[in-house]
Amino acid sequence: MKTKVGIIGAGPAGLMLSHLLQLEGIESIILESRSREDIEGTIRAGVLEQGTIDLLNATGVGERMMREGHVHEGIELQFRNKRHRIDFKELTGGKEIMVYAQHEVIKDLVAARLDAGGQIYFNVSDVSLHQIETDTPKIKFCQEDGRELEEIECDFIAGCDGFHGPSRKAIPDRVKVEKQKVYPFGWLGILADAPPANPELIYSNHERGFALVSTRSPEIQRYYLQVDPNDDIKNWSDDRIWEELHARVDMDGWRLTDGPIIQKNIVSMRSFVCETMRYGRLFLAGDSAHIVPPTGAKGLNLAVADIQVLAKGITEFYKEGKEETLEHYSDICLRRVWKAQRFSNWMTTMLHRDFEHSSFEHGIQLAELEYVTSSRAAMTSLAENYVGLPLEIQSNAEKLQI
Ligand code: RFL
Ligand code: PHB
Repeated sequence: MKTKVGIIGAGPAGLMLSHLLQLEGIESIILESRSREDIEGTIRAGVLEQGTIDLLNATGVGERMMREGHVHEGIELQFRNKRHRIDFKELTGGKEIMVYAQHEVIKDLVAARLDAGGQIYFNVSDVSLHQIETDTPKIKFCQEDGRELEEIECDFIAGCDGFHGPSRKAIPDRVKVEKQKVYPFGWLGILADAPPANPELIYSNHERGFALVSTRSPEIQRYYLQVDPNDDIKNWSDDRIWEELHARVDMDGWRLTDGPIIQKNIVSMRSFVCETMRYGRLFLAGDSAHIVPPTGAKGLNLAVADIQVLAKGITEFYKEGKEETLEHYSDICLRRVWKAQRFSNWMTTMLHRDFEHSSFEHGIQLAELEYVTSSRAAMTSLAENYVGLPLEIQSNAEKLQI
């Protein structure tokens, strides 16, 4: 097989890249190790930044999101039994966020790719990368039911295969540096069959640990509890989950409505950056290159930002014979990645209860919350990061017009 861009992974990054390239008339093939049903049913992110909303709309895949998603103009921070609203729209000159589940974005992108005749191979195995230092890199893989290795020869490989995929591992250790922080927190996430609790998301800092009130639809709600990352979901009966949620978010005169829990799991939290995001003709994008703790709702949005830079670089390569954006791909993306790391780390540290912390450190944490909910400057800083910083797609050289 031959194509221009071989894409490993049909998550938001891989699908969006294939979609943007097709709009420019550039052919690609996506290889995905899981089934279509599996990727379309995996519960993950919920919040889309303004820039992600705009991109989905501008490229013709935003229609269902606009119909079924929920626009939010702010969030609430809760601590010391009080709620404080951060008004994104007013603080950022009109920007908003959209609550629309990641697997719904996946469904919309898969449908758009298949309708446009795009090639996605699901259920593949044994994916490996070869000759990435050359102009003709290759991907080897086994098709579903196939025993023989097949080969795709391409001009570029996009490593969009998430944190555990083979792409990052294909970059030699001597050229990459991996930086990470593992948090002593996990998130127990549930989907509940219940009416919405609140018109906006509530991030609650509580003595017993952090809790987050989010939503999915008028019938389904999404809630999270800070738990020990090594805890087992079997230790959490539905009754225990509700009891803990009530303890951490209920207030005088306001009570979360219970309902049947239809899904529950625990995920651990880390911050991770791989420097470099490019090696030869291999480009990493999304979770394969970086992970953020979910408290800032940035992971999917960062993946989409990487892809816009990569799609621009590849398009310039074919249409104008320019390689500048591709050459600077890693630097351009990492500038945004580190800002998102800073924000996600800050939100996580401010909102979670670290049981190893001294009473002094806890005092500082509460003072941080008092400050961020009382100073317009601090609120604006939170708001502009949450709705998404502007996408800086130019390399330093382009900015200086070299
Ligand atoms: P993905 O989504 O992990 O997709 C990678 C795809 O690659 C496939 N793959 C392979 N395919 C072929 N061969 C192999 N050897 C392969 N190995 C892996 C996988 O099957 C998969 O389909 O990465 P991508 O595209 O970079 O997207 C990143 C996002 O999924 C992730 O950052 C977000 O889910 C993070 N996140 C959030 N991000 C937001 O922007 N807003 C949020 O509100 C938000 N909330 C969250 C989150 C992540 C969470 N969890 C589960 C960690 C909430 C949670 C609880
Ligand atoms: C979600 O709805 O899944 C969600 C919302 C906000 C976050 C993380 C996840 O910060």
